[in-house]
Amino acid sequence: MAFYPTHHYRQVLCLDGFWNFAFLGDSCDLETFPFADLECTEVMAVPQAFDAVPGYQGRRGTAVYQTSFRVERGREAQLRFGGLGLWALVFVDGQRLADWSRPYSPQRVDLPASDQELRKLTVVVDNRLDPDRVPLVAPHYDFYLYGGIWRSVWLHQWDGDYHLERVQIRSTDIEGGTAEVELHLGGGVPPKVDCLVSIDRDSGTATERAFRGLSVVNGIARFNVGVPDFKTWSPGQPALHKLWFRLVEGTRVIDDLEERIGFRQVGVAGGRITLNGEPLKLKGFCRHEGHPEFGPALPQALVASDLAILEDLGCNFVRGAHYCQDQRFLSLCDERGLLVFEEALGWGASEEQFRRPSFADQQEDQTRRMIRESFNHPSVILWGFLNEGRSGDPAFRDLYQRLANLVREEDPTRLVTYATNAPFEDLNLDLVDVISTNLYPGWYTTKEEVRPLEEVGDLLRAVREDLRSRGLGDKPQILSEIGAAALYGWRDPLDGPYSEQYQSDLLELACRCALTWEDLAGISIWQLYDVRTYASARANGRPRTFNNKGVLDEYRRPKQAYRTVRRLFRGDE
Ligand code: ADA
Repeated sequence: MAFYPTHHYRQVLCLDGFWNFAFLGDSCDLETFPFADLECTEVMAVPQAFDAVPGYQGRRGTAVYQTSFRVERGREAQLRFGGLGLWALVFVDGQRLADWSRPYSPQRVDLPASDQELRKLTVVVDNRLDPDRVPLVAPHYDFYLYGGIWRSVWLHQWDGDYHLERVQIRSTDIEGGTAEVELHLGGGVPPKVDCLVSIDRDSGTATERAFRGLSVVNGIARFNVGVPDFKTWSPGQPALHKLWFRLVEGTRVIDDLEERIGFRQVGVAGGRITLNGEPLKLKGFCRHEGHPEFGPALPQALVASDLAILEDLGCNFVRGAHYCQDQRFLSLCDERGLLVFEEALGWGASEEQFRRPSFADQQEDQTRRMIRESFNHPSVILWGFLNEGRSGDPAFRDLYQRLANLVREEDPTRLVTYATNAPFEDLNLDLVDVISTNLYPGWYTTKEEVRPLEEVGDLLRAVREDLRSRGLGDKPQILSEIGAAALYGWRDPLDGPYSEQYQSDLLELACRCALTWEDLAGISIWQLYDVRTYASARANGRPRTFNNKGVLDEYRRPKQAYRTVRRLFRGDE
């Protein structure tokens, strides 16, 4: 299986591999240093988090990556980065082409045509937590903020004067199977274009359609295409259809792109989230992209085995915490029928962060990028932002409003949410379609009991009552986080906090509430596996400097709670 979109004619080269590398420490002037002239003598894999590699672990500063590639003389091309962090500069043949500060967001750089065939690429990556350069992150975030080129790098080249930047397809017509297509064009776009579409070309129902003389308005050509013999998509039947688009001039193909879609409709009714009109009960986990040896740069094998773990657990849902997701993961979720909550980067952002105009601007920009990048994945049902932000402070309602509006403008077909950890004080829940609550009864507690498990039901009931009393009872509520830490292998006669037994007992209670209460729409347990977090004094509540609330440890070894949750999610009582 490929991940989507993919191309059959367009020349696409993956630049992953071993790049030349140098780590310059934390003292070089990012504006004036001659990065492109530097002789890098070390080697670093791409993708990889450089500070997950011995020699660079725990270091913060500036790293330089170099490689080269060929582009036909005189041809325009584009570099695409799946995600990197925390901050980057891109040079090609010594020319500075881009600087970025949106960790985890996909990025594109147009490459001007040149009469040179061999091009030299230099990428400067800085992993310092500098609020002026990278307002989206801060030292208090509870996951290790690695540096590096974390996801694949691709070179796209095209022959013609114009090309497909992306194709956005709305596939909510579950009655008729009509897909609403937008071709987003780049380059010197003519006023009209011709497009051929092959539908499910490898199947018995392969169909060809031609759309000629499509008007291009603001770089976009729109048309509808019916998918013959379509099936609807759902977790029980993740039926996908492939649409292969070719821009043509006469018989010449100018550019091509294949997307894969699923027809499904997401909604809310009677306090539940619905899929194709049927109420859903979401059963799943929050998942970081993390591994001690790779940071967020997960190899393909791990992405696939994480998905196999979610399936084994009996999940139908995953919350991609806390940033734009790897497209390979979303493609697998489409294929395997897992529903996804994707959210833009933000983690308990401070008042100081909220007050920075660049924070708000970048929140909007990254949220827009996330939606555009993931739009065609049927698995994504919820868009989120500002995890545990300052939603109880009236001063910041405006940003919540702006982000909710932006999401609805970009994509009115999915549901808007954000995860709140203070639902009683939250002032913005009227803005969302789904109320996502991060609650830690029995864990972050002030009660003196050794095993304050009874708090679980009490707190969940109190939140439900409060929402009802504020007229919010009809909005679906999910337990977007709930959990307890356990140290892998730790058994203890008191079965207290950090023991595998305590975690298992707490999650059993939480799952029973989520699965049996009619007025809870679902649960995403915090979290699938342990992940490295900050190594500062804040880690006092984080033994091993890991967030240990995984039901697997960081090497994906199951704790006791794994089997408990698996039994409950699968209904194997
Ligand atoms: C928060 C946060 C998570 C994690 C969790 C915890 O709710 O959203 O990223 O930090 O708390 O373990 O305390």
